[in-house]
Amino acid sequence: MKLFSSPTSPYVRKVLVILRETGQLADVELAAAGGTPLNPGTMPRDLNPLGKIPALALDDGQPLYDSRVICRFFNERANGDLYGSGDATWQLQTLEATADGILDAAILMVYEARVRPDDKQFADWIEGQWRKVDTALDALEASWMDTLNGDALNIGQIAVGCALAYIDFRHADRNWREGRPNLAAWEAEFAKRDSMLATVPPAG
Ligand code: GSH
Repeated sequence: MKLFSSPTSPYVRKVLVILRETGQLADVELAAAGGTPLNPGTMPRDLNPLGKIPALALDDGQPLYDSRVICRFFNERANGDLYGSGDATWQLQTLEATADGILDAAILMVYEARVRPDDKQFADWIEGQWRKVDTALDALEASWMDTLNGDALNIGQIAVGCALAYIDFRHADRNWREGRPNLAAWEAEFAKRDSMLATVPPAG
């Protein structure tokens, strides 16, 4: 299997954390890919017509894409329990969707600043994206701490851990920890997992 990836992509990081946590890293060949909506660069568009990573080529060549699909695939492949069962599974997937939504907004802010020309920057739009991040972080602090503090590793924790780390990576100036002591304390512990330490993005 070949995973098209970049060490700075937080969606790829979700997959890498699961590969490490479930002992499957050696089963996957990593292939570097990069690009933006304006320049798809080396994105594997033959696998994922959306031109995004992570994208996985299975051994028979079949593509899987979107981190949510790939994460679930590797959990099942390892007979893992990252998604729980019964009612809990829907809660965990909603938590994952919340974390991925934080990432979607946080990445659009980066693209606005890096990809759009200086004379086309739209500050209100950037702030609109940050409001989504802000309200979602408030929801994590208010409603999701029990799930995050659960003993058994779950997909919600992995997605939130990767999303918070990405905010530190690209939007450190926003001080997301302010007013969110429980989320901040949880993140500090989660970031110490071997799988998180091994997937810290390189500077740049
Ligand atoms: N929903 C997708 C997932 O969860 O896999 C989002 C993936 C995504 O946006 N990846 C970024 C990308 O490929 C890299 S961090 N961007 C290129 C583009 O948007 O053209």
